[in-house]
Amino acid sequence: MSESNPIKSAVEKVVDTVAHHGHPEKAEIPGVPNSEPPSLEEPVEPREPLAPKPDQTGPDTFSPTGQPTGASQDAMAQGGAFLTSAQGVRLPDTDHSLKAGPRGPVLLQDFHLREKIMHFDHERIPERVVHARGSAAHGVFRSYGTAANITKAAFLAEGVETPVFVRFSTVLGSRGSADTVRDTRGFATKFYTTEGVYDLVGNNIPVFFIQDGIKFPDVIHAGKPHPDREIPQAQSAHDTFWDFVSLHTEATHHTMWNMSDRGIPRSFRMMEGFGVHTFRLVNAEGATTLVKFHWKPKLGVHSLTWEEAQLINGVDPDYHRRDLADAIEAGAYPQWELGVQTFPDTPDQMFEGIDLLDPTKIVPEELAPVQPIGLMELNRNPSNFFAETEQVAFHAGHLVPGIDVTDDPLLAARLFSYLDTQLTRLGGPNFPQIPINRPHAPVNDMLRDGFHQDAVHRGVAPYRPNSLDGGCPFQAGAAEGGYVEVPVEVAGRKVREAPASYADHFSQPRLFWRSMSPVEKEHIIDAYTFELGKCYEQAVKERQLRVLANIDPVLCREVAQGLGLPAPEPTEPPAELAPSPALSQVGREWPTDGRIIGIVADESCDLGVVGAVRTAVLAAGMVPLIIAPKGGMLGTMPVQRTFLTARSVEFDALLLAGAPAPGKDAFGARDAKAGNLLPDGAVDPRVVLMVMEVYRHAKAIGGWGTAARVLTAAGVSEQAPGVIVGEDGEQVLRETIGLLAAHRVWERFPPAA
Ligand code: HDE
Repeated sequence: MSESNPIKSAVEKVVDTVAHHGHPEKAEIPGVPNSEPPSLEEPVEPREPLAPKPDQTGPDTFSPTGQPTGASQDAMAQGGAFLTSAQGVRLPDTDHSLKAGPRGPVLLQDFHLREKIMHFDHERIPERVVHARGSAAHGVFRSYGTAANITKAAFLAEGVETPVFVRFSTVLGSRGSADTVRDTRGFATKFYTTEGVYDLVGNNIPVFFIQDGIKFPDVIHAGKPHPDREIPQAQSAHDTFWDFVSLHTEATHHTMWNMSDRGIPRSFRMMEGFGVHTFRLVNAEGATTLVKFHWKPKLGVHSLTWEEAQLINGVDPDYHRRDLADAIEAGAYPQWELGVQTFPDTPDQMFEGIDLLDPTKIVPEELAPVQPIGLMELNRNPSNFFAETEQVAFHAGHLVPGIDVTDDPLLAARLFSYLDTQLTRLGGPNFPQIPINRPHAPVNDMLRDGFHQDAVHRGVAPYRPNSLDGGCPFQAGAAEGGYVEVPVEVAGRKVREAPASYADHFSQPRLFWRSMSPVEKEHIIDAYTFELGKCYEQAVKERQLRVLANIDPVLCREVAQGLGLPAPEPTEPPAELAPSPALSQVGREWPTDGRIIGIVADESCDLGVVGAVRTAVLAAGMVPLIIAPKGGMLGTMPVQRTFLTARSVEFDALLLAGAPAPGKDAFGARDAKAGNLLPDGAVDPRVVLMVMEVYRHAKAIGGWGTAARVLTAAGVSEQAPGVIVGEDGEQVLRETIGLLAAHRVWERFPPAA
């Protein structure tokens, strides 16, 4: 593919269409539970169920055999004003069991009691063994057509729009675990193409812990909680994880990414996605190209700080889930550009000395630029978590003509695993018929029966060849759009071995380390020191230090110093690969859509200015949250957070509209954050804490009016980087937004020399 002007104009055209595909109804402040505000008294007048919220939809309405039904999505939701049994029989009472007299025994003939309890008993299904914790959204993918010369996939032709469903996840935690743990994130996309479902089941980290799928149970057993006490939940800071990765050094590269800021994303909307494996694209002429898939977020790649991540785990364990849903509800639709790195399909499947079949290796973007091929926008929230987000079943083997696999031995195991796991998770082989999984292409398979069969097949001959069903269904060759595997040569001795190139475990972790900015390096040192510091066993720590010594002496020395251990010498000479600046998250500017701005105010502030700033925040596509001493209204503005309920980690930037009086609940017995009783005229300690934390986490702070008093109370200088104090609230906001574009005020904390 060349970097010619037609590509640029195709890209611009699609970006433009997507940008103008706004949702008509968007929420000012997202998050209310339903589409109508509730009445104070319990409603008693029978009525139809409420409409869903404007940002929510269910799966598109296709039949179990992939044909559009034309039905409204309402047809899949509950209907009618009255409570019924699952059989549609109206019920007069669901509060009392059927008894022989008010104090008598419950009667077995109570069919409603039995049905209600039976169903409740079976509401849970097994959670995913990995990636159990996730959240998802519907959207659309629009192809630029720039990949049309290397793949015949219909959804990658110019201008084609394909509905998608995307599920983001953590890997290690249970379904109810917290969002902001240090972990890899899943980034799984289901494309409902006209040629059948295509799933791109990727991660936010471009490499993997293992080079061969047979090791997957090992790495996951090591990362999951210890089998005896089942702790710790959703994290790698424990002995079994470090025991494994320090022995199994092919995990070094992925572990390095986890210990970097990539392990604690600010938002799903601000993550890259990677297909990890190399795939083989094939065009209409049969020519093949090897590719690696990348998702590039329009908002840039950003992370939390470690302290923020830890606080959020307690303050708002649903932080990422809420962020995604709120952004979509507020109309700040997240977008990613899909891109490919392309490589000639040579017999050795190497590129610039990098083994393309080794999933622990990247190809630096400086060697093979990521070429954009389409734009994805997520613009609808699911209307039912279980039906959609939980029951969606991705599979690395859901492929369409034009996209084929390579012999990466990690991919091979996945091609088995994703089908197999659904049998237990979704209760049988008919999971493709669950509404969220239904293809948007006609299905005419010869698979029959099984648990939860939703299709009502006709005919008598689900076998081939047949004449009784008129010979139907017929096989489709390439000319009829059939999926024909690329006829690659396969030969070799039967062995349990890896190629020699797979033995290089340290050159790319070193490449990553050397590509980081100084502040990112500090975070990596901190993460290794924290995680190893949580291990009990000295041998595990010492062994991991040996691994670090083979990456970089400074990294090893700094971590060793934190652990109070000597830094070992490397056992291999360091590889001097050129750094890849594209790996660093620091140093560029990005749009600020959907960012959260806290505004601290009370009645003593100029509410006209507060109102104008609040409106300006909304107009800039961000969400303003008013934080006041008590709930209710501040003038005409609703208070979203009080000094009691607010915590700094919820906000990307903080504005101080003056120096509000302390809340009446600012005493330690009521709110521990308030500390001791206040002297007269003091600033509320919870506001002070908020400012201190925002400062510590290198976020922008703006203030006007008497805000300087608050800064003084928090020990923050008006001259400090990223602190803006002025007379004009709207001007302060503009400058604050300017700072937000860089995500954080990086210069606030200079790294060690
Ligand atoms: Fe997965 N993985 N995986 N994985 N994976 C699953 O499938 C597996 C791997 C990824 O939101 C499971 O339906 C094996 C790499 C994502 O529903 C399971 C191996 C990558 C998701 C499974 C891998 C991934 C999964 C669990 C090694 C990035 C969540 C439930 C050979 C390219 C999908 C399920 C969702 C989920 C197996 C390695 C990404 C057990 C055996 C590499 C994003 O089938």
